[in-house]
Amino acid sequence: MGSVNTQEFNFDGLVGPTHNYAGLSPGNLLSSKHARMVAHPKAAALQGIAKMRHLADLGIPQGVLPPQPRPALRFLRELGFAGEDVSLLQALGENEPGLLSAACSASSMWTANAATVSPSADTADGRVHFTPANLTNKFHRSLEPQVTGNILRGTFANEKHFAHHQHLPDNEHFGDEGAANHTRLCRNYGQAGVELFVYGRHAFDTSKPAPKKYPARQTLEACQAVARLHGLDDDGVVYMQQNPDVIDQGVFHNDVIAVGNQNVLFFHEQAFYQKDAGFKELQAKFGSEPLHFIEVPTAEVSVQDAVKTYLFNTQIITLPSGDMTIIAPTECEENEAVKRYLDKLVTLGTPIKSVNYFDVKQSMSNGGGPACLRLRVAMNDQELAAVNQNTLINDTQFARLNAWVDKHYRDELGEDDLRDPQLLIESRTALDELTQILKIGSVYPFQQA
Ligand code: SUG
Repeated sequence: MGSVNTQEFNFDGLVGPTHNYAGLSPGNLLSSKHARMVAHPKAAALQGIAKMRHLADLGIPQGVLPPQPRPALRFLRELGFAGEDVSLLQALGENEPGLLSAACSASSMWTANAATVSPSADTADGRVHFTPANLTNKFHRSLEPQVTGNILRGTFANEKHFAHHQHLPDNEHFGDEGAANHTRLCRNYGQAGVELFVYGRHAFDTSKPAPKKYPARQTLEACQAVARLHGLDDDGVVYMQQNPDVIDQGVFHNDVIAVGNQNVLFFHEQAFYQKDAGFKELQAKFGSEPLHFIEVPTAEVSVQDAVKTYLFNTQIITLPSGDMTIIAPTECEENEAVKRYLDKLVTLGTPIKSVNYFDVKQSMSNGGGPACLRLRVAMNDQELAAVNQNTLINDTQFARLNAWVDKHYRDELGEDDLRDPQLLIESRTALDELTQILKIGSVYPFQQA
């Protein structure tokens, strides 16, 4: 039994100074659609910080995780590129622009993919467990896990309360995309819950169904490995397969088609393969109190509209009053069918009573909605006291972060700007200063050199 004073924090990823649109994620339709558009890094970062601030104002505890250092020079050097930083980047821009844009991606902003987190109430040793996601399916994202591990260790820096695992072996058989495919259902955050792991394919048994057109980024075997590492009880774990047909329609993570909070699972009719058996197991493991399975029928919202608007990449948040609210991107408000559904949802008698719309368009254009931007960490008071307090959002940190973005970020960033060596200098200066604002230590390789 956990402490009663347990709250769920959202740790949002701060958008990095090299935010750009490179079309790096086939299968993620919004990323492909916006490839090579001019991006607005300053607006992107400010939109993210504004969302964090609003949640904090609603009484929802909020933290922040810093971005990764980009361009990722360390990886470029591992690939054999040599010479001074400046000439290396210029040559790469001329000869290998695709590789340069991958090395510049600000994709670590989507912290739902940073790691899988199991709160202490669920784990055998009573610690909060973190496994950074290896993100093997996309080259630009596979550059993240090591520094993610450093950042998580610098944020949750206490071995008594927090256990940090190495990311799973870098291989497609164990492709892991973190919390984007993981939902924890519980009566309240401090009690043992049921952790729902959703996978896209079986790595070893290829006779099982799998998508045909787009990649399934998460394997069952990766989910099982994370559950093992975290010391989860079989009675508190359910594995379900994502419907391969929706992966082929652009649902590259489960959090693009389903989202849960406490006793609510909100999902599209087509989200899961063999859902009846899965839901039965979920309910049985959850206990006698009935779960709210809120299923959105295709007749009311098509899969296409769900992917376009990110209806399910919303955050379902429990407010201090006990009511739940949905944090939705403004794209949901602008789509007739989705808006109609959300207007109806709040009258259905489920725990969800209201909707808050947020403009996160800069992130959305790369296929990242409100829920992609956050990593959930449920913590009791002792654990909270052990967290690096400078990573928590309050008035002071909010003002500091805004001023930091204003000082360091560019208004616009296009493909050609990525080869500008000044961008590397700006980015390092900014991140170095950020590590001081967050007092997180030298988490970046360029600080360790
Ligand atoms: O991995 N987009 C990210 C979006 C991640 C969304 N996360 C969740 N659903 N939890 C991805 O596909 C696009 C980068 C580019 O094209 O420039 C990108 O990496």
